[in-house]
Amino acid sequence: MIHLYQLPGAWGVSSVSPFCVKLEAFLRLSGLPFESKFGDPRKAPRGKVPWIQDDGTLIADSQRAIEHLVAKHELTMDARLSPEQQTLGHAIRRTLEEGTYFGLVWLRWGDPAGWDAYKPVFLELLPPVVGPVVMSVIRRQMIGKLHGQGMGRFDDQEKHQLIIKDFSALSRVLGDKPYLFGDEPTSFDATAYAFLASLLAFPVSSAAKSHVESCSNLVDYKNRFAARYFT
Ligand SMILES: N[C@@H](CCC(=O)N[C@@H](CS)C(=O)NCC(=O)O)C(=O)O
Repeated sequence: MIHLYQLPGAWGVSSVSPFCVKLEAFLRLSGLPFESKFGDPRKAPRGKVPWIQDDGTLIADSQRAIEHLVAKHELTMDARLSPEQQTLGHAIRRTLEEGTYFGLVWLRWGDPAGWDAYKPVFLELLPPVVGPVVMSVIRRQMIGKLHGQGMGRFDDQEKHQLIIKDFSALSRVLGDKPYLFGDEPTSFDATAYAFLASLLAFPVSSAAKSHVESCSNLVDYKNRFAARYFT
């Protein structure tokens, strides 16, 4: 049995972490049986969620877990893709995970309105007295990480523009296809779904969110994936 360790969900999405949503989306897409469990990043094999335990083997990192599952269970959802499609999928995935992600982190941890909405989700996981103190320490660390990564150095309008450009590119790649590479989903759709669902579900208005809401192909795609795999 595969155990998926992840952060809990909120606002109708399976986890507050897009990487956890990605891995759960992939597992659902694969049809492999799995059990979802709470994963505390402090206890994670590499200090981050998600991770899986597959017949006793621990695998940290959503992508490493996917590669392990594909190899072990001989999953073929990406087998039909051409080398060019594989390369484009890789570029889309890395853009969302290594670029857009930090925009989403800022929307939740940095932006004051986002923080007001995000903080309560984490406070529920912590003891009442120490919770607010712990959260303000973690917030300071996250803002420091955003500065270190670079996203935190842009002004707010620039940050929104970066997020908007990433999702505009995704919208153009998707076009009018049901999934990124045709009529059936591949592993790359798990990432695209996760980041779209994470942005669209977060209950705070923003220029970035309004832009994505105006891309009807992205909204339909997110809803299509959710209806097929998360209901
Ligand atoms: N490359 C990792 C990224 C995972 C990641 O960044 N997880 C965040 C939550 S969204 C985390 O655990 N952060 C805790 C920390 O950095 O201390 C993956 O694909 O799993």
